[in-house]
Amino acid sequence: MLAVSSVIFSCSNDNDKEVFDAAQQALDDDTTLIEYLQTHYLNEADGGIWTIRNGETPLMDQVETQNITKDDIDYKLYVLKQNEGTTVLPTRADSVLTTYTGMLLDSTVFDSRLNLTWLPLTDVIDGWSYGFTNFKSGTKIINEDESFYYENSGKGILFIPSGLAYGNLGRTSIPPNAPLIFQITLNDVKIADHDNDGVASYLEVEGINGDVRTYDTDGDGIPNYLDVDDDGDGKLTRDEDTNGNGDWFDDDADGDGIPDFLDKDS
Ligand SMILES: [Ca+2]
Ligand SMILES: [Ca+2]
Ligand SMILES: [Ca+2]
Ligand SMILES: [Ca+2]
Repeated sequence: MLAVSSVIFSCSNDNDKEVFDAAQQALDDDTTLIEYLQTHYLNEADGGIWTIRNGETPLMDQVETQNITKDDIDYKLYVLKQNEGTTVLPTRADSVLTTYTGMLLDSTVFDSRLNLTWLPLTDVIDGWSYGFTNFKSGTKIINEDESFYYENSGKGILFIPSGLAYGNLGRTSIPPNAPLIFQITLNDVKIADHDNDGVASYLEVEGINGDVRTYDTDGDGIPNYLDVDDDGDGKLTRDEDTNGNGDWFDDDADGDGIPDFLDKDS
């Protein structure tokens, strides 16, 4: 009888399904994050985030706001800099050597990596790829036995709306529409050249703040940073540095202002 009942009652009515409103969720997340930042503080002694009890300085007074537009929706990423770092500022196309801990607003830790780990910013959530560009790497100190460590690394906390994280799908151990907190360090930066064509990935964009993942000169579905022949002229990009000076932007055989490696007819 139970089985029959459950079959009957599991019939769903399609009209009950709401269409997900990403713009509204972005507003809701911002309200949630601001409330969190106003009611919590960073305890320098233990590095933890705690609820304000005795007039401690709220996180809201310490964070910087980064405005990010994605799919025509405006987001606010909140960044707390504990240490700005000293050496190399990464772009969203580079790889970072990091340690991190990720948690939900209720302090549930869903992921933590305390060993140094290389991660390509092209392959991570937007909250990360934008967030890391607020920090610089540290200084690598190499011991006599060739072991090494980093000093004065970038260190901080990212407060990320769900739309710049795992959105309304969530993932294992992250519920749908969950804003996330990441405590991060930035120790080293690798200027990436994903397709090994000689042109650094961060230069394979349109405009200064372009997104490497969407810039596709020849429109073959492979973005330039992964395409070994960016203009689709049959000549590898690597072979289009005609004067061989290591700069692909100053070779322009037909003088039309478009460098050879992006110019299909030269
Ligand atoms: Ca490249
Ligand atoms: Ca392409
Ligand atoms: Ca080419
Ligand atoms: Ca040209």
